[in-house]
Amino acid sequence: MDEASFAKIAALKNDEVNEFIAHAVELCQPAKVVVCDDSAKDVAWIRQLAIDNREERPLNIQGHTIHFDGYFDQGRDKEVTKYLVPAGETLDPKLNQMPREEGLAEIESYQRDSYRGRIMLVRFFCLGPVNSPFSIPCLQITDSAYVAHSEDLLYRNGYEEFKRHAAQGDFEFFKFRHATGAVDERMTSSDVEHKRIYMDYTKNTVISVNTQYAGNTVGLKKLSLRLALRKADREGWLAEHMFVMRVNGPKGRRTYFCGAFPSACGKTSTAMVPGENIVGDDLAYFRVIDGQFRTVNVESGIFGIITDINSQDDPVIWDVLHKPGEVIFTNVLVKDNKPYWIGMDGEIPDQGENYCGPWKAGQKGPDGAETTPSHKNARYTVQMRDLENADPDWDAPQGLPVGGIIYGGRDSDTSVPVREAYSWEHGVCTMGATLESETTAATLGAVGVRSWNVMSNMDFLSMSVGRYIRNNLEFAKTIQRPKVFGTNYFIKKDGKYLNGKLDKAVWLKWMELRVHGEVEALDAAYGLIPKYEDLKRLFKQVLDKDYSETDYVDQFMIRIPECLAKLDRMDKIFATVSDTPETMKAELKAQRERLEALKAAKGDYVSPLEL
Ligand code: SPV
Ligand code: MN
Repeated sequence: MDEASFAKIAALKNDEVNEFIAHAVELCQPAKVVVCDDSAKDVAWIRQLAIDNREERPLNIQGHTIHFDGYFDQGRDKEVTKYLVPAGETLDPKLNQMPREEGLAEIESYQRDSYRGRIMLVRFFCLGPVNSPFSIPCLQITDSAYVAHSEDLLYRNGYEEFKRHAAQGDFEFFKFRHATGAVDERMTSSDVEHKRIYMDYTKNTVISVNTQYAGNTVGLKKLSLRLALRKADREGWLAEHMFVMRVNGPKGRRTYFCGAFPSACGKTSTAMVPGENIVGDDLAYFRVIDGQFRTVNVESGIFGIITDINSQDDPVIWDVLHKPGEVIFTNVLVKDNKPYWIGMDGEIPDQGENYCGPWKAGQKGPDGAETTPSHKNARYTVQMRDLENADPDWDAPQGLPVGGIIYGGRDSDTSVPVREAYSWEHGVCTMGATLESETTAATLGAVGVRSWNVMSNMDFLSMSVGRYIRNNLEFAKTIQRPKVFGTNYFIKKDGKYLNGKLDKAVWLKWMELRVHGEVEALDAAYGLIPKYEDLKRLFKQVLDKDYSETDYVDQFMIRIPECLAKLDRMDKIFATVSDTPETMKAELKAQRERLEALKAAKGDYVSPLEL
C-alpha cells in the first residue's frame, strides 16, 4: 500500500475499517492494496484498470465496454447464498443458512491467498443519497475492477460520507469482501464448484467468492438488501425491492409511486413508461420524515435486463445504449466490437463472442443446453444522470413523498389489470404478501406455473415471512399511508393477451387520480376497479385510443373461481408460515367472504358493468 492509500484510511480513524482491511490483506495476500476516494482521478483509474486487466473490453462507442461472466455464472445463485448463524441464535427455517463458524471457515479457505498477484481494491460507497437520514455507508473490498467500476455507476460515492461520520464518532456501516477466485483465459471465474455468497449478518458483512455476476458480487445491490432488511427491522423502517417513479398528474401535479414486481412482470417498463419520470428501478427505502411517508432510490444507476430493449418499446434506454457515455454491457453477443441482444432492432449476427465464449448459432453449451446469441439475463449498467426521463429530484436527501404503492403480479386468468386496495392492510396482505408470477416461455421449466414472491422480496428476506409482513403492516401507522394498488398486465382470454404493452400508462394515470380522490371506483369484492367512462377518457387522453366497452368488460371481468383458487393457494402457503400475522389471516378470510357473497348474488363471472 502506498502512502497515498494509507493516508486515505488513516484519515477515517476507524478501527472497524482498519480491521476489515487488515484481515482481508492477511487472508487474501494481495500483491498491492489501492484505496480509492471519491475523486474523479480514482474513479477513472478503476475504469481503466477494468480494461487493463481484461475484465472489460472497449466497444465501438466511446465509454462503452463489454464484460462477460462465466457460462455457469449468469444470475444470482440461491443455492450457495446462505446466512451464517452464530451459535445460540436461530433464524427462520425457510431461510438458507448454516452455522457461522463452519461457514466462515469454509469461505475463508476459498478466499485464502486468492488475491495473490492481484490488486486489492478498497472502495467507499453510500446506499441512498449522501448526508441524508437514509444513508448507509458501505465499505467494499474486491479484486475485481469490473465490480468496483459497476459500483461507481450504480451508487453514490461514500468516502466523504465515511469521513463525515468519522468526525461524529461511532456509526454503523456495511462491509463486503469479494474475491473473483480462479479465472479462465477469458478472465471469468472458473471454480464454479466453490462459488459461495455468505451473509455474516451479525457483523453487517457479506463475503462472496468464485463469482463475478453483479447480483452475487456488487455488495451494495442484493447483498446489502438482505442486511438492510435486518437493520430496518431493528430501527423501524422498510427496505424494499421496488422501483420509484413520478407520475405526472393534472396541472403539473407530481405523485410518486413505488412498485414491487417479480421478474418478468413489467417492473422496469413501468418505471420507464413514456411521459412519466424515473427515480430508480430496483431498490427503495421507506422512512417517516416530518410526519410523511418518504422514499429514496438506494442506487444511482440501473443494472437492467437488456433482452427485448428496442427503439419502439424503450426509446430512452435505447438512446443511452447508442450514444457516447459510460455503459457496461454484460453477456450480450459481440461482433466487430458491437453489442447485440435478443429482441433488439435489426438483425443479430449468427456468430461472435458471448457468454459461451466464441459462439455460433446452434452451438450447445458446456452442459449440453441450447444457447442464444445473448443470455436472457444479459444486462446493461448505466447511470441515472444519463437518462433523459430521470426525475430532477431523484437524489433528494430528504427523499420523496409516496402517494401510491403498486404490487405487480403476472397471471393469465385471475386478476384485473389494475385494482385499488380498501386499506393499507388490505393491500399489504392481499396484494403484496400474496404476489405471484407465472412462469413464461422465457424461463426454464413448465409454462404457467405460479410462484409466490412476498412483495417481490422473497429472495432477500433475512427474517421470517411473518415478521416481514408484520413490519410492513406496522410501518408508519400513525400517519397517512400511500394508497395500495395491484396490477396484472398479463390477463388473457382465449389464449390472447387482453392488453397492449402501453396500457400501463393509462393504469398509472388512473392510480394517480385515485391517490387524489379525483375519480370514482367500483367495488369488485377484491378491491376497487376503474369505471368505464374514466378509462375511456384516459385512453383517449394518454394513448389517443378509442377504448371499447367490450375491451373493458373482458379486462375487468371479476373471475371469482380463479380468485378463490388463489385464496386456496395462499391458505396452503400461509399454513406453513408459523408467524402469519392475525391481520393477514383476517384479510384473507374477509376477501373470501366478499367474493363468496358476490358469487352468490351474481354468479361465477361478474361483468364490471353489473357492479
Ligand atoms: C434482480 O434479479 O432482481 C435484479 C438483478 O435486480 S440482480 O442484481 O441479479 O439481483
Ligand atoms: Mn432486482
